[in-house]
Amino acid sequence: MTKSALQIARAAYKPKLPKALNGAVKAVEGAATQSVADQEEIKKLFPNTYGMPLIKFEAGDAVQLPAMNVGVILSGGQAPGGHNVISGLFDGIKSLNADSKLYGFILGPGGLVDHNYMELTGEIIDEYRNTGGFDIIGSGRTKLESAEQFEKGYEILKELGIKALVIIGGDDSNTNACVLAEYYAAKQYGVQVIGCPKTIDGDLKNEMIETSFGFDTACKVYSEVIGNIQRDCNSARKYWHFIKLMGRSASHIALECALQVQPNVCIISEEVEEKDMSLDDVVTYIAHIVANRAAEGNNFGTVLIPEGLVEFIPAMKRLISELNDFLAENAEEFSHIKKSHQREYIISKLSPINSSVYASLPESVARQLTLDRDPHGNVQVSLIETEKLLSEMVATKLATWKTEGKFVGKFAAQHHFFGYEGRCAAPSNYDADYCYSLGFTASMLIADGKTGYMSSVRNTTAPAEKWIAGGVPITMMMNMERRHGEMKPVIQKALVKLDGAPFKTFASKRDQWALITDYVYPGPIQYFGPTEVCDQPTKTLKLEQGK
Ligand code: FBP
Repeated sequence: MTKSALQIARAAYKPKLPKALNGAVKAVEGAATQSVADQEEIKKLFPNTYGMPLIKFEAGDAVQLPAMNVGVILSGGQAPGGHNVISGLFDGIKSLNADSKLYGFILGPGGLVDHNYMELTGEIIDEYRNTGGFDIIGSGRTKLESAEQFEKGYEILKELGIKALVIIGGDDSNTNACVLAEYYAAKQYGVQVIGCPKTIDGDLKNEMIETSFGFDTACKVYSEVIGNIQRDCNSARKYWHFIKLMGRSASHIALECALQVQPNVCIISEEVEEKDMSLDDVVTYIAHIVANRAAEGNNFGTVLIPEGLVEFIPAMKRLISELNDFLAENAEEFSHIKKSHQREYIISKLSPINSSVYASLPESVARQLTLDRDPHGNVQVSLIETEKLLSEMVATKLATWKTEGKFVGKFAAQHHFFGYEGRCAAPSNYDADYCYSLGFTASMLIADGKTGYMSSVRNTTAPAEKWIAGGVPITMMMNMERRHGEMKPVIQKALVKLDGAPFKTFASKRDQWALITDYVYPGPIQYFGPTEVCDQPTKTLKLEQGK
């Protein structure tokens, strides 16, 4: 395999660990926990894994442990640092007993069900330390939910003598991890299940999980490129760049990038919903900023758009919710409708209010809303071209304003969608350290016999030696939500809090950034050099922690 100079140098990087994990540890139990909502229902559904205490690791006495076999799965979208979670897990189980073995299931949860696996040896692990991507074993979006799948999984776990399974995934995959942990505990199969918080989206976080891994690196990559675009548009002064950013429902990525680059416009979906804004309100807001800048002779700018925006416009949200239920119930019938008749078919089936919203949408957007859901029942928001929808609608509005003398400039747009570009970047030092620590912590939770826990590493805006490693019962993060037309226990998604410091900071600056060209150009991620350049956490995390 040919390697780049950076890859070779980066392989030698030694990720930092929380101080307690540098030697033998003991697990200190905290108070019993409760789910964030719907306590009675969740308790009933998880009788064996509900209410367990929080765990914190502290320095302890060395103990001799037998060798253990552990399995690992990468689930869902790629996020920078996944390979370091696996190398931390590998080093952790080896530190407990050199004969311990790690097995990787290939291409996500499907690998467990189909018995597709490989042993991850020291040589293989060394090839992937500090690299981006999930290619060591691949990832997939198979949803682990049926008893039949759990049983198939158990067959191979038993055959390989696997004591514990680590599922590295987002909120949906960790929900599945929790359901699996409960199932194996109820059956007394003796297989533990531990989750690790992954997703560039940044929406798997709470009091005990400060951030999901990959968010830091992905935002830094997008901010670099947006910064480059801002320099380009400030040089040519002739384009408005409409930039859609991944993140599924939550706007954390758009908000973090806005804090890093100071764009002219950044839409935050959660605010749009809170203010009950219509699509036209969003378009009018952007058009005003374009017109105000044009009045000063500035016919250029940047607009950041979170990919989940349409789901947060209340009228669209109602429409999508009815569409989700309708398509879940009538998938078979819908699959037989000719493409050219699908639009009319949907219009004829929806309630009058949603039908008229659907009918008012441009053809391409209407079609995108009826495309296949992902296995978790989510609309595939990354397929909706919101950046084009908004810029076309802004152009139409400005053309009207021109005839009324309210717009005096020129408007030409360029479109971008940044998502996949950042998901497999080489992890920043933050993600390299955080991920390695999460994996190492998972090995300690396994050694301590825990199941249904998520690996947790906190206090990460402080130097790594002050980080706190432990575990959080996954049931603690759960509530009941409607999925595929049914109420299900799921981990509560963390959306942008409008009363939180990151949003408030942005809101206090955005009018100034709209009019004055005050762009910041963060430049590429630095892996070597002064700590203030290389080891910065995200602005979101620092603001959330009052730093
Ligand atoms: P996860 O939630 O699985 O981490 O995925 C994140 C994400 O990158 C979203 O931001 C995006 O909407 C989605 O995956 C795209 O999915 P796919 O990789 O299947 O195209």
